[in-house]
Amino acid sequence: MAKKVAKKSRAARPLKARARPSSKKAAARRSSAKVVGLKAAKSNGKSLLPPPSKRPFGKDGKALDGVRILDFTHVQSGPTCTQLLAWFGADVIKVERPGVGDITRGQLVDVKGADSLYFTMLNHNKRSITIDSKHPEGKRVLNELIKACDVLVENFAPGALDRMGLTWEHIHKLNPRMVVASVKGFGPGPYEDCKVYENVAQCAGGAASTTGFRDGPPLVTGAQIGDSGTGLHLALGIVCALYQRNRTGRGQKVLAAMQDGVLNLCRVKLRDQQRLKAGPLAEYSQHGEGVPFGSAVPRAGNDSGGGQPGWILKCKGWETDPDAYIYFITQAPVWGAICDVIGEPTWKTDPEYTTPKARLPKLKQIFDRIERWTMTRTKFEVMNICNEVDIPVGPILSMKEIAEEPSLRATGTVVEVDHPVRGKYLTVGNPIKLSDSVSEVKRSPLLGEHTDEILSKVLGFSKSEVEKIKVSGALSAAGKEDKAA
Ligand code: CAO
Repeated sequence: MAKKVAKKSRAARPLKARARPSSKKAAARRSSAKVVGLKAAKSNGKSLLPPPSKRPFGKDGKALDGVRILDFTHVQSGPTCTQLLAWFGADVIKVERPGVGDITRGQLVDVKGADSLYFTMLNHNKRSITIDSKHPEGKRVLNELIKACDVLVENFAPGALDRMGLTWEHIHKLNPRMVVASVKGFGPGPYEDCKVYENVAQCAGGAASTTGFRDGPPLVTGAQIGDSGTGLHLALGIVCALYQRNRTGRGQKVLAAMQDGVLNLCRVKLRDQQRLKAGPLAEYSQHGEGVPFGSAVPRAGNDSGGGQPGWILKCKGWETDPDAYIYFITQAPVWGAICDVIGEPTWKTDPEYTTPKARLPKLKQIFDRIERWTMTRTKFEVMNICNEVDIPVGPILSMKEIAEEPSLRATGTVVEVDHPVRGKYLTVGNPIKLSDSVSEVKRSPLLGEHTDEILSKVLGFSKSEVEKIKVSGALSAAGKEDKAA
């Protein structure tokens, strides 16, 4: 289904957009025409940009003020994307199924009767409206929302949006300026119709085969690179499409496939796959241990993915504290400092250790020696001692330590939010800081909390029209719970 839609839209593209430069001359003519166009726009003494604001930074609105998002997302990947856009000032209207809403509202519940943290932590700063997208009146409301919004974001299973009647053609006809952004598990190809969750994407995107220890099975990582990672990719695609729309006046489709997003984050591993042809990967500790490489990039344990060898080492208290560890990088420029800190000053000049190349085959032995030192200090002591002399190290922080870290609270990266049903909880705020578009984290909406205000204030329906829509059953759950379960 998804394939057909993609094909149709390619055919529908205007000839001008598809035409390739027939010659270098023609291409040059076209690009110079563009430049002349811009120059002309500026040459009548006026810049295309408004004059620089005189208001203090952070006090002149938000980056995406004026952008309205029709948020058809659920679970994690899509909601991460629209939450980011909301933090940057977009008005995000989350459309949810009457009576049920985003399935995560009721998943991993910790406070009975309250929306789960799974939901609240992914849906801040949004408004919620309930609409049955398969009900005729619901479809009418959705059509109005399409006309009133700039972007539609969805992460339904392949084909679900089309089955609601919301094909690209339908949307584009109603609102040619609308950007239609989707997360799917896979891009066009043999798996395009598959449903995908986080760990499926981690496996299909190359992360699992390259994570874990050589002698163990593939591992998934706790970082949600498939869901949240793809949400981030999609957000960038949306902002780019909005920027292009300023010039072209029209919307476009944006697709972020989870497999592609994970692979993008695993690009160094595809680098290593190709380097294998030139011989063993010397920076992988298996090389120093004399273990031959196979035909594919192996799991590298805690080896560093870059050119500076690193490993996770025990620190004081490791016997009882599962997080008493530090990541230690033997960065070449500070090798001398490392030797002094661990008490091996002769290694600075010993030809067996003095160059990075000489050290590569002995990484295990070197890290064992460094660990004998780190085990005498806490991870924070190691952090302080090493950073004094510019040795890059990183304490293994537990979620408890992160939650309690004052500096993360101070920057708004960890925020306490109040919720009318569950009370206070911690969340992760916007990790991207803009000096002139400061994010505030507002609680997630209750299911359908903004239905009335969206119908009347955004769509301009009169009181009696709102009533009529309600009576039709398009916004309510009666008899629909079973179907949704
Ligand atoms: N009114 C009426 N129906 C609605 C609705 C609404 N407001 N919102 C959703 N629905 C319907 C959909 O139309 C669909 O119905 P049909 O299959 O009959 O057309 C149905 O709900 C289920 O949607 P779905 O298939 O997307 O949901 P699912 O729970 O079966 O699958 C998931 C979930 C995540 C596997 C799937 O959506 C998917 O693969 N998405 C793309 C990849 C993705 O984002 N994965 C990350 C998920 S986070 O780990």
